[in-house]
Amino acid sequence: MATYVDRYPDEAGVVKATFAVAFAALGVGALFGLVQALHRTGYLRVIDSTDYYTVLTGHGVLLALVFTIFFLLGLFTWAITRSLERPLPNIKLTWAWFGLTTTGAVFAAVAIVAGLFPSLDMSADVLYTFYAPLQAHPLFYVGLAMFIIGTWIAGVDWFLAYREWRADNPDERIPLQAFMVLTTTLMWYLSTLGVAVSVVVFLIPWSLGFIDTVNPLLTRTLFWYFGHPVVYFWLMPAYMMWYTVLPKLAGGRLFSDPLARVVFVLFLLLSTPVGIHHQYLDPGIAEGFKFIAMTNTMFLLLPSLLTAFTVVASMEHGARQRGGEGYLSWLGALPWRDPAFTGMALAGIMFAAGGFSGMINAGMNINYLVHNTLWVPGHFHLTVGTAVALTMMAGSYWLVPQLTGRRLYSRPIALFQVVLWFVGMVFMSNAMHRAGLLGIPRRTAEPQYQSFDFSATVGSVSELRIQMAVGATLLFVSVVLFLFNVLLSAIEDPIEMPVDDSLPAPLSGADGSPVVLDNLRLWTAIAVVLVVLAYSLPLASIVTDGGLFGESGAFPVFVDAVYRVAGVVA
Ligand code: HEM
Ligand SMILES: [Cu+2]
Repeated sequence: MATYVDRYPDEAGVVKATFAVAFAALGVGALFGLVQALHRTGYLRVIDSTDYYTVLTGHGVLLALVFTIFFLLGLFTWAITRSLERPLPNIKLTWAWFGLTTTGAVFAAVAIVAGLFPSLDMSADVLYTFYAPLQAHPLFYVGLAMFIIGTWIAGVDWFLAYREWRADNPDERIPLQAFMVLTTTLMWYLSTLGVAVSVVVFLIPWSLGFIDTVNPLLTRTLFWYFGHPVVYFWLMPAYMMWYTVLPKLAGGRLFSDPLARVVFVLFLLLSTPVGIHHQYLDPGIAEGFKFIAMTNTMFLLLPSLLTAFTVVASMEHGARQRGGEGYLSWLGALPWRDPAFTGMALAGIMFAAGGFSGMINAGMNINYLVHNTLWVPGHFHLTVGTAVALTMMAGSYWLVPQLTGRRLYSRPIALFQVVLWFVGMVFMSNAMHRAGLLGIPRRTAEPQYQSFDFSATVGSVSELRIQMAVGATLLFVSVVLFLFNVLLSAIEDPIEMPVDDSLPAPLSGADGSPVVLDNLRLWTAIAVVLVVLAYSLPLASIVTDGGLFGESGAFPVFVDAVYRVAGVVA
């Protein structure tokens, strides 16, 4: 039995390269995270408060965009080749998108970090949301554009592999992992369109001085058009591992393949039309549009709840295969000494907590209470910062040996590392949520407001600060252990017994489910219609009110007409 690297040596090389970029971003991003957590709690101040935005931008961009998406690029490359059982059609194309995305990411990172060196006259402290009126050096936006185009080519690469496979297997169901890769890629094409237009049409010309103004609300709306679905681009790699790898690690099989397909289709349909729920407090968007976005958002709970059910059911099946019994005591029969399993399971538990704070964010009226407070980073350090990041780290403990043919350097350190992340995040995120409820703002180096008292109902503000600082330190140590373990694994001795990278068949396979689930054209068409319904009127009104290029370049006549017609029809 050969492992992945023996069967697909070229692809394994690309996957290793994408992981290397992802992990480098993780290391630098985590360092920035520690710096800012200690700075804003006042325990250790190594930067000037004026540099806080630079560090925060580096943290957000390197972790939320570079680490997660490079990991995804590698994971999906691995998944598509192993599930279609064929190499990618053209490895040069594969290296080309790797080169483009990496160069783009390096450009963006250079523009950000340059902000720490005043002599360089370059900065990009625009935060990972990068909408106007904050403006970055053109290199930042050009880097972003290259990065996005690179990911589009990666998608083409995966679809070409699928097309070849389809030609050889005209009547077969799409293998589950390939199905997940393809639906996620379609979602990415649909949603990155918004951010690509924002960057290429508005932000690049504006930062180069070709146009004087932009319409800030338009760039915000285009960002959030992408900014909500990108959440699923973080989450889908984690879901893929929870659905296809976790059941195997638990000693069992996936509970239901059709249910997994339904979940991915629901994400394709529902994730893009809801971005306005990040703009509940934006003036210039009518309440009615916000209300529609809220209702649509609530539907998105469905695929997440289905996932919770399927994943837990699969784990229970695994535990019972291993001799577990009782209503809850089967939990004890799970392989808790396996760092890959334990990390993913802990990540899933955190995700449940993040789901609850997410429901609170989604409600229009309660959102007003927590908007722009530390509650919000508290929420997404549970979701992307743990459900996703911890699953990626844990999954690496299983993936890296397949990609290198070498042993993992230390399983005990790996186990300790994933538990440490969990504990660190319990501290940091709990404190952030509670601080947010007191009204302590996010995105500020000086939240202490010297002559202002935050009164806590439970505990005290200094206790919250200690918790945040302690949590952040544990998280940083956890990242260091992870990087150290993975790096040393790369120089370990080759393993004699290759890693078993096969995945068991689901308990309920694809064959029993409707063929229409695999009709990617149909789902894409519906997704496009939903997006048009959700966004055409809000965008038309934003452009009518503020001008396509802001004040100076108003462009209302045509849009006004469309809007009137639409108004009459509706
Ligand atoms: C060592 C681990 C980490 C630490 C200590 C840390 C700490 C922090 C802190 C204190 C903030 C809030 C800063 C503020 O609003 O003033 C923050 C923001 C943020 N963090 Fe983390 N974090 C860590 C890991 C992660 C991970 C793994 C991700 C995502 C994969 C992530 C993504 C973000 C994002 C997107 C923001 C918001 C940036 C913005 O407001 O523009 N963090 N982090
Ligand atoms: Cu959202």
